[in-house]
Amino acid sequence: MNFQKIDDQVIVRNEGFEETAEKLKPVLHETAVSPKALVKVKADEAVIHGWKTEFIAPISALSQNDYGKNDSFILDFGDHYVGYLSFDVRPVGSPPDAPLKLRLTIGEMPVEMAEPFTDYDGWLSSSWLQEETVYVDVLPGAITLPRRYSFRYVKLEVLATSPKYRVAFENVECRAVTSANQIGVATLHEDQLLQSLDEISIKTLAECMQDIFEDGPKRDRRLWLGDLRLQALANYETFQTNDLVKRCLYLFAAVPDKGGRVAANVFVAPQLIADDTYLFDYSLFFLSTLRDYYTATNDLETLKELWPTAYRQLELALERLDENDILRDSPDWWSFIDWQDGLNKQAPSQGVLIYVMKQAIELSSILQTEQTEYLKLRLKEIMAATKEHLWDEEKQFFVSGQDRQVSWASQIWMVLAGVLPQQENRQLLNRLFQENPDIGIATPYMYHHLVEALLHAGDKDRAILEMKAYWGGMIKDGADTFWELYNPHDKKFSPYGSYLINSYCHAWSCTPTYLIRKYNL
Ligand code: RAM
Repeated sequence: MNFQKIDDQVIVRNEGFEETAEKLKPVLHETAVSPKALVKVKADEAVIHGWKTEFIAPISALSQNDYGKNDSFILDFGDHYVGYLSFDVRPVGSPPDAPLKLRLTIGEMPVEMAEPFTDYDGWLSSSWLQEETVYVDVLPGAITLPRRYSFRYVKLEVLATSPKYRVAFENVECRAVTSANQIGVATLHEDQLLQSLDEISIKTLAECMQDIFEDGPKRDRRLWLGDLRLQALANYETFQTNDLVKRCLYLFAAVPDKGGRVAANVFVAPQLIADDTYLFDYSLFFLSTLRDYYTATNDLETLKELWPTAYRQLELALERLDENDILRDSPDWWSFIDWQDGLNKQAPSQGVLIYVMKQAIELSSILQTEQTEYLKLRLKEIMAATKEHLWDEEKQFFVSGQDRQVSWASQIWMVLAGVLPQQENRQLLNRLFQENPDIGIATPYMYHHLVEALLHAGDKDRAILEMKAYWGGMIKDGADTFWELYNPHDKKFSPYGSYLINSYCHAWSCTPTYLIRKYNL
């Protein structure tokens, strides 16, 4: 163990855990894929973001064309991929008497091919937008682009040749990568839509599985605990690349702060670094992810080794309870829950706490630790306090924060926490759909929890209906992989100020495969 200081965040580095994680570094499987067609983008108010692509020619047409200054074309790979791009370029005409200058724009969605990145004015860095300027001094040339991209479309613009020569392109290829063990995931559903939801979820998951479970291969390309928990669940039902989950658990456990708190996300290069963001729910999900990992693998050794880290998250969470056993609320970013604007986090976080406490009791019973009895007692007290202080008898809803806000997230997490008896859970969700409070759901992440809450409450029919409508809506709107954000009533929605920066292949959106398989839908 040693201490590392990053501003006022003191990290305790557990080198043993770091080594375990390092040893579990996965092998990346590679597949070569080629573009399918040349396309153009066309404005269309009826489609998402107002842009669609239209077929121009099969890819065989590419090498038959040549291009001069200000010419451009768009390649469509026909599906979403994550990988490394390369192509050959040769001169046509006189000997090339000047370098060739190209711009490549690489995108997951048609809008990224249509709207210039210079117009971007969101609050996340524009450096996430995928583009390259390439100079070729010697022609013909074999070009390999430097970065890994997450994309379906590639726009190539010839910025400069010389008046004496033009260029032709061929052998465009993507070396697609994933650490998912691709063998043996058969999808066989009689229902066509469930089949598509399953397949697209699996593709989304695979593309987020790299050196770690990334949240999104375009952005943030990072290991976030909330995403990891859901990816791991989907993985147990599909690829069962379980060592990757183990690796990620050890990465988080290797760099807690000096109080033992695990970060909401970690960076893995150039070395393992904990981000200085801590979220109440995400820290608790370390325990949840460990519990799910143990349930899937029976790996008792890992459970024993990581239990102290997991338990510490619960201890820290319990310290946030006030004298009434209700979580102290605050206006800062203390708990994530969802990107929903105006959402008060108190009640949903209380639900998360109870949900995780139950899992902690499960684990501590397996490990026969002395904490079990204490946890059982505290759980009873906290459940009683929750009903007393957060249940509004008049409104017949759980309320959150000083303004007693009624939100979808609060009801959903209280159902998952099992605060009310089964029958009442179902009535609560029925009421939620009927009264439809304004503070709704902003992400597939929260939508996942809605569907799972319906399943917990025994409403399988509505769970399927909701899942089909929401993720099926994305498919209708053109999803090859499931998106980070999707609001069917505001398809341009982004919490970051621009839909250009949204991730269109996102870990937390891959859960239909888990829901379908786990609950036999
Ligand atoms: C965004 C990403 C990530 C998520 C965090 C809280 O940055 O979508 O996946 O976990 O928010």
